[in-house]
Amino acid sequence: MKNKNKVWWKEAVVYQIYPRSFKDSNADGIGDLNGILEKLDYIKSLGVDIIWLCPIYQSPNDDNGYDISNYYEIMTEFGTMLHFDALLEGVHARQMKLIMDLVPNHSSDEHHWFKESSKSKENPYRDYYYWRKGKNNLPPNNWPSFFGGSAWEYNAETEEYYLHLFSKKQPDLNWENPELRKEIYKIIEFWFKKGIDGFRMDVISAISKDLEFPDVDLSNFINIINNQYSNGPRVHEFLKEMNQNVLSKYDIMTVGEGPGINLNNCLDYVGNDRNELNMVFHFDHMFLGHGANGKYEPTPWSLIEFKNIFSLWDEKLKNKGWGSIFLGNHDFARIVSRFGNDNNYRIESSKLLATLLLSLRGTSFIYQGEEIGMTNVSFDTIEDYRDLEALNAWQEAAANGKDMGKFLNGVHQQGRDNARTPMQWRNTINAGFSTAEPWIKVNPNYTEINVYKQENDPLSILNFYRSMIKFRKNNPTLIYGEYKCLYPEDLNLYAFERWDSNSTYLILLNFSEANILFEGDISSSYQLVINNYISPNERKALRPWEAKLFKLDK
Ligand code: TEU
Ligand code: CA
Repeated sequence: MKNKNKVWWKEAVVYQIYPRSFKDSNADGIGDLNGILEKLDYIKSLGVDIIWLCPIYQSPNDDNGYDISNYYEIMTEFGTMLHFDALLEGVHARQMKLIMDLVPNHSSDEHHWFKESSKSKENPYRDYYYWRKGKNNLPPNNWPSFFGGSAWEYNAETEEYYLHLFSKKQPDLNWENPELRKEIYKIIEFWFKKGIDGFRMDVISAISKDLEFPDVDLSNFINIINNQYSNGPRVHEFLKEMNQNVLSKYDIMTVGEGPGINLNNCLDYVGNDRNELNMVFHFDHMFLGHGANGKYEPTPWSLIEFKNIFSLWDEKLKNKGWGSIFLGNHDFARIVSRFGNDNNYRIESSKLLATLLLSLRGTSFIYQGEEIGMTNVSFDTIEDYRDLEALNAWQEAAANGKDMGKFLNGVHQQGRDNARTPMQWRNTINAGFSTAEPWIKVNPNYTEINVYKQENDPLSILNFYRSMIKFRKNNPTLIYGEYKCLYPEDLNLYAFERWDSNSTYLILLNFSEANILFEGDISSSYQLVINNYISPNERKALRPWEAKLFKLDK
């Protein structure tokens, strides 16, 4: 009999696509659905099971699709519903699944609900959003938006402010209103009926607000997210209702995204007995180095902290829920630039990160371009950046008299556009992404780093990902087995074991440029099965950014 704890979405490797930057099929410089369709065989060749598409709905693109003006239509630049249907069919024909992005915390201000809502206090849609009176000609409270400035915007017509935790073109939807909740469930049902296989849910941790709207201590934004914007009083009631009304009726998967989801509250979202979500993305490792001055003024952190985060999460979720493993996405720096070494050891460290990603417990998520070791980009001027988060932060920093050279450096390190430059397909114009000028510049290193070049090189990062994904699927101990970190206090080495009653795996990852030695025992019955260097060396020795995976069959 099949163990009920073993399900497809736990065993899956997910490939995340940012459609705007993946492949342009009609020469307008913007990636689109047909472009993804063209590349399905490539995606299938990686060995992944699920494709996650970032938002593709109708949107004025203030935040690249995370501001939705119609949840039932496809964004004009990306194609039509016919293109979508063809894509879904193409994915299923290749025995893969497709999950979409649900953005239920806010809509676009160009959504008809909001247009109606802002007309008058009596409008039937008024209560779909949070409208409040100001205080002495100031916003209702001091809440800051994720993208700079106040989280409240004044509407002169009705003389009230509306809440927007993100940009002012992303008004927060009022989940207190049962009619609004029904609309969201209707949207979910619409896409499930089309046959999609699940949702990644955007900032799901923020859908319930503290209706007192108290002022906050402005000194640390991450604390504001943790203590105020996330995990509101009714969030679990809403998720349970959503689960009961729609999710539970389909064989689908859900992954909730959420700053503010932490070790103390994660089981409330994903506990086996909770009937809420299958898994969540947390940001503990992604926010490493985001200090009191925010992400663009990063502070130092160590491998010890990094390892500890993975260990604590594994411990917390084991037997009680399920986790997600990711190192990057469309909101963060490129993983090799952030956690590896994109300078002298780009190939080695990309493979090392792939080894980590695919040998931890939890569903693995790969972000487009990671599989070829795409890196951060350093545009010379802020004019080349597109992300409203960076552009707003830039203006704020300039107004506050900050050192703008230093700030640009912060954008080079941490900006979201690092992950949004076009996918590098070939060493031809615009990296083979488009024949027209792309909406955002390509990373000039596409001449060296591209899919075409790596396709036929057996030692490429791309082919390493392929074999590592295959290895994980053939060795389910890596999916379900126990986890233990060895030498957690070592500053350079991430060593851990995975095991079950059949096999044990020892994974050694040298996160440094130094030559180091593993201090533990590796008995001769352990076989070296994965290595990111070709030439052999002493079993316990690790060269710069070397990754070794040993297997012991019992
Ligand atoms: O991100 C939510 C979120 O918390 C981000 O603002 C994150 O903290 C930030 O990007 C780190 O720099 C989701 C989406 O992934 C993001 O692309 C959207 O901009 C945001 O929601 C609003 O929908
Ligand atoms: Ca296009």
